[in-house]
Amino acid sequence: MQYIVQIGLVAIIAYFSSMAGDVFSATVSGKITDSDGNALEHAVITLVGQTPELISMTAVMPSPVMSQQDIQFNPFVLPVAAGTTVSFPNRDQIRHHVYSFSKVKRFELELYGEDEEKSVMFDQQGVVALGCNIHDNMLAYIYIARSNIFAKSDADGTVTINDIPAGVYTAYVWHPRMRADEEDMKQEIVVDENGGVEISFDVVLKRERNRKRSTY
Ligand SMILES: [Cu+2]
Repeated sequence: MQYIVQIGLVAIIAYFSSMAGDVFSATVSGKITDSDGNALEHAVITLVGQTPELISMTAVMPSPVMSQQDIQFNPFVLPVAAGTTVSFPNRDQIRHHVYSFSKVKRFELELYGEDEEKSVMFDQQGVVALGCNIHDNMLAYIYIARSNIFAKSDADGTVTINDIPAGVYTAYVWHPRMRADEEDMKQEIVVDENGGVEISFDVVLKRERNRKRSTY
């Protein structure tokens, strides 16, 4: 009898220590709408951990690409972490001249043609508006996030961020036409053993206007 109790105890300890060894993680789902309740595409949610171990957490970053194709940038919004190098392949048969006058990163990629590829490193948090000297309608944004945990909303206004360790986070939202300041939109979320976390943001948009007057 004594023997069985001991085995049972060892089994219980093993069970609890294996739980402690697994870092719990959850999926954070976001729903982004505009002030009319319509799904909002091209919004970025960023999560910033409120404790040092969460702040220092790094995510695996794919090599981000901002291509020029059919006389448009693709994607329209590209979120990256600070310190990321973005490549700018030209997939058109005509030349483009990509530039940014944004204060977080000013640069020019002078006229370059099909299948030429240039890259730029973005080291400072903030927003970079991209244009093309040849084609005035070309417009896109690179959003350099304040942490390594972020995702962009799809056409349904949905954002999904997987494998978020338990902890307390500040969730930020950004959209190229957002009227409010990011600091005024932030929300606190708690990821715990209760499962996935859902957050929603209603984003009031500025009217579309001439890109030359962009504030970025
Ligand atoms: Cu162009």
